[in-house]
Amino acid sequence: MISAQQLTERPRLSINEFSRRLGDYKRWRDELIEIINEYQTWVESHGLASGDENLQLYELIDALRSDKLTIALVAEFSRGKTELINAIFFADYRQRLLPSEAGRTTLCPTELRYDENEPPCLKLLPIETRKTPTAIAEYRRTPSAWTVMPLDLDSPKKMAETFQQITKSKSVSAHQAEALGLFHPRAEATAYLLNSDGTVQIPIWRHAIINYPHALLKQGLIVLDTPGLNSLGTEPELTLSMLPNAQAVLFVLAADTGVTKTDFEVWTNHVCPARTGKDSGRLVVLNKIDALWDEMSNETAVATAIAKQVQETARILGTSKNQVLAVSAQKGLLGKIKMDYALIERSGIPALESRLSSDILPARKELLRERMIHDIGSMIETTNAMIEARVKAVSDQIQELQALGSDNRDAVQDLVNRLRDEKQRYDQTLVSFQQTRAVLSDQVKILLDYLSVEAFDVVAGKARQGMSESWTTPGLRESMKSLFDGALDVMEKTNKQTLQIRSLVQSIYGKFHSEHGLAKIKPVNFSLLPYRSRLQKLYEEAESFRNSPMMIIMEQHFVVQKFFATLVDQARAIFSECNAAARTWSKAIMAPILSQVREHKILMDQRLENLKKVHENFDHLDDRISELESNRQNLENQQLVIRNMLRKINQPLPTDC
Ligand SMILES: Nc1nc2c(ncn2[C@@H]2O[C@H](COP(=O)(O)OP(=O)(O)OP(=O)(O)O)[C@@H](O)[C@H]2O)c(=O)[nH]1
Ligand SMILES: [Mg+2]
Repeated sequence: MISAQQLTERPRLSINEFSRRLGDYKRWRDELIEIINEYQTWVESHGLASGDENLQLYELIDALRSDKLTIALVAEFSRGKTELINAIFFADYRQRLLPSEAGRTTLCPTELRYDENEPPCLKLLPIETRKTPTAIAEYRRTPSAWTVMPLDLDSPKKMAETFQQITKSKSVSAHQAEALGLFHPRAEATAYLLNSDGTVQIPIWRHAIINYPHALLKQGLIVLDTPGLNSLGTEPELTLSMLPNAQAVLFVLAADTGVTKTDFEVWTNHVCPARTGKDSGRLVVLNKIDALWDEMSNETAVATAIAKQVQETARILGTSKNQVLAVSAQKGLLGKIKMDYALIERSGIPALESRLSSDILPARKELLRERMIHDIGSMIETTNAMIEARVKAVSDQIQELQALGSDNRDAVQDLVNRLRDEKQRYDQTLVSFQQTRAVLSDQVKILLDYLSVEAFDVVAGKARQGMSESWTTPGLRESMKSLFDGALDVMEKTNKQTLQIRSLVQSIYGKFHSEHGLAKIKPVNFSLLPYRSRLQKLYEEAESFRNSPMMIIMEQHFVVQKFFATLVDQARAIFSECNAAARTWSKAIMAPILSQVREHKILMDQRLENLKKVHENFDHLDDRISELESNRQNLENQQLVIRNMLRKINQPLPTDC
């Protein structure tokens, strides 16, 4: 039995659960930013900052600040994607905000997000822009290309009216529709667009962005609603970039239709973990289970029927039944509008919200945490090692001075001589270090040349030419293969090069450590794995497009050209990201040794200065020793601060978020 109190508490928690967890996630991210800021101020005030490290820290803070979490909804038309968005994200408006109707409703991909630098509005990109070679990503940077409609936040009714835009279509001649790549007389998948008078019904808009100050969107959530995917009208960017980059994809099915042939195709081509290589954050939502409630009056019979359909869905899709969640978006929305908690529970929406939080947020957090540990963990470790070296140097000096006893000028002179020798040897090492640095910078140049966008453009140019000369399936395959083989070959060479650089740096560190007692530091690693696997996935995506029936009909068409052009763009973007990461790495790998080398020289000069003073006047000895001791105390305090930061960064994530 559920008590009355539980009844009022549980649903309230469930309605806001995703929102609460997302809030926790944002707070956690803000704390990370604070730690980095604290570290940055700290290193600066202790004279330990270097320009390159500072830059890296700024980049990291920027990445954390602009971190977004995208949830995409993918399905055949009319499965209830938009209704699900209304039920999960917009129920507090107590009405259906986004248009959800029978038949094809959402006609263009619609992004819900919030950018505080812009007023609340609906931005629409006209369908005619498809004729241009410009990608949507580029249009995002061209405000004048969009039609902007303001949103009246005080009037949900007016907002809902404005949102009707994303359902708008118009009739054009078959010829015009074909020119936009939306219709093809021989393509079965586009036959439904044909009107009885021979005209073709096409969407007015190509892409929509809703800029809306909803609490979740303010916290960095982006919701991507998609129209049913048919491979002709679908933007290549959607399948090659937006969907693969979404942290979560909800694949929506309807209980009254089951898994149809087209549902299965959408699943296989765009969501299925085996194809996309992503299994975290891919959930199947079996919607409209209320259809089964109506059919059966007995609660147990309903539960059994739903469980059976969940099992059957999982079997057909080849996924586990845990990944399938049965819901009724419509009843969930209705329950929230009427505050009917029993209906909300029964709709299964709270269970879905809970899964969204428990599956996606921790995975995202772990990823960010790994990046943090990788990027600044090693920086802080190095700072720690440097302070340790300072403590050791000060302790050695104290011992040195304490061992002198009083008035032993010869011993002081001895020490001065020894130190001068040491300094001389160190200077010699520095000369050979400068030579090694020159070799190293040549090696880094080779590395960056391999990964340069210009070098990629040579490979891409050949492939593009090959593609445009032969728009036949085997010809395309050849060019595409040469592009990816070329790209993977570069990655292979790059990998070898990074290993070589790392071992060179390791030998430099080793030499300074063994010959001059500098702190032992492990040079940071550079992994090409993420870039390689993204390239590989892109290649597979292209292969599946090349093998699709649409491709055979559409040979020579600009839609095909556009797909492959987008493919090349994506590969180029991966290359340029990899290049930027390699550049940062090549600086980060040398930063610790450079600051240590500088530091060691200063320390030796200080020691020499100290000894000279004592040599001149033995009365200074005690003052020197107590000065050094307070120095050591200071350093030990610094060590505590830095170790504490290291602990904060490395601590495991709290289990509850
Ligand atoms: N019975 C029932 N109907 C639902 C449910 N969810 C959505 N519907 C109805 O199904 C129809 C399609 O819903 P939409 O939300 O427009 O579906 P969609 O997947 O966004 O469809 P497109 O925008 O065309 O791709 C609408 O009439 C909804 O009212 C549900 O849980 N139960
Ligand atoms: Mg829709």
